[in-house]
Amino acid sequence: MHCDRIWRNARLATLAGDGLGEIEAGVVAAADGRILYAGPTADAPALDAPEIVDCEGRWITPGLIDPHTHLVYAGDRAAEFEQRLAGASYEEIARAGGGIVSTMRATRAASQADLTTAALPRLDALLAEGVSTVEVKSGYGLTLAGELKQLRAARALGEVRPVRVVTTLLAAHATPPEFRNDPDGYIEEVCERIIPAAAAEGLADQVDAFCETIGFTPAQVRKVFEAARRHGLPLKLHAEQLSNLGGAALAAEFGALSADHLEYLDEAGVAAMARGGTTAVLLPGAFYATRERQPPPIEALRRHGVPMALATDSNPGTSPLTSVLLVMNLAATLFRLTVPECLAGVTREAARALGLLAEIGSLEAGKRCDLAIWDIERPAELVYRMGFNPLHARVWRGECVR
Ligand code: DI6
Ligand code: FE
Repeated sequence: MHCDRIWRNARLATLAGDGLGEIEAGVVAAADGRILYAGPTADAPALDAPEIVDCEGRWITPGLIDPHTHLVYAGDRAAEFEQRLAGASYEEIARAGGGIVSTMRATRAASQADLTTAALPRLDALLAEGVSTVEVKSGYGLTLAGELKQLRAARALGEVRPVRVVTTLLAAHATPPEFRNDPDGYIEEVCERIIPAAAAEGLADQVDAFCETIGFTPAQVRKVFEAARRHGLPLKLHAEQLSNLGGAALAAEFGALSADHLEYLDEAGVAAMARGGTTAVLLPGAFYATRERQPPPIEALRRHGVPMALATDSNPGTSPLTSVLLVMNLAATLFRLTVPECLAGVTREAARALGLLAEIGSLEAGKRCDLAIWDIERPAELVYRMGFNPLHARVWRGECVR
């Protein structure tokens, strides 16, 4: 069988099927950017390629996937972090014009090119850890022009770096100051103008909203979902992060790809997600940074067979995090996820949360050849270390890019 490149003498965690899919003596072959074969060397067809890479026993996993980020924004909130350390509450800071609105102001003032430039170091930190696909949300423009600018800046990231960028319109992130006394008026703007424009320009792959007492009500989210559905856009939802409004069940009712955060999710919400085929995206970086005490209902999610993905939630306020490796460690330490659950969370289940399971997320013939090659002796090393990066090489669509 002729192919473009072969990685031989490797150990594989294919993440195909249920668990890690460990293979002790394995080989991966790529042709035209896709996996032609990934499996035991002993079962491989005769393979020949112009380039054969000897992995010297290193481990290969699928390229990692970060399925929930707010990577594109201007400015930072380091000063607010210091204020909080000195005793100020998130609410006090917000009332003084800080919080999401301060990032909104900086983001509105930045050009599209500025936004891409500002996001690149954060993206590069992810890529350096073997990430091949990253979801990026809008939500700091909060006007038609501002939201589209953020989505264009996100799309541009995928043109200047070898990475797949999935864009999500999160215009319903917060009520902007212009609509302070009329959140329903803003929701109407989102439904009647922003979603149709983003859809018409092909700028949004999916639509998200922030369902929370400090965000939008389930009734408002329902309107956003109906508008997104009219434009054929898949859905996700920030749900049950700070309180239980039944957001996850609403997402499930609409067949949303994922419901994210979920600390305050109850058993009925878990059951609804199982019925709706909605993936849980857990964000332990936000849990840690906000010093949340209530973990998501992991046991119930397991019992109901709800798939669990993991993401950085990279944002300047509640999760200034750009490490998928640390996300796995936090998920294991704070939520007691197992090593296979952690690795599946940033590969197979993350792909599922983006509706891309047929394309990425495991080492299987026909999928994109996105690989991470690691200098480790066992997969658990990727989860148990803190602040250490054993990436040896990253392969994107069959090409070595690091
Ligand atoms: N949930 C969060 O924790 C962030 N957004 C969201 O929907 C907060 C974003 C910020 O503070 O800038
Ligand atoms: Fe988020």
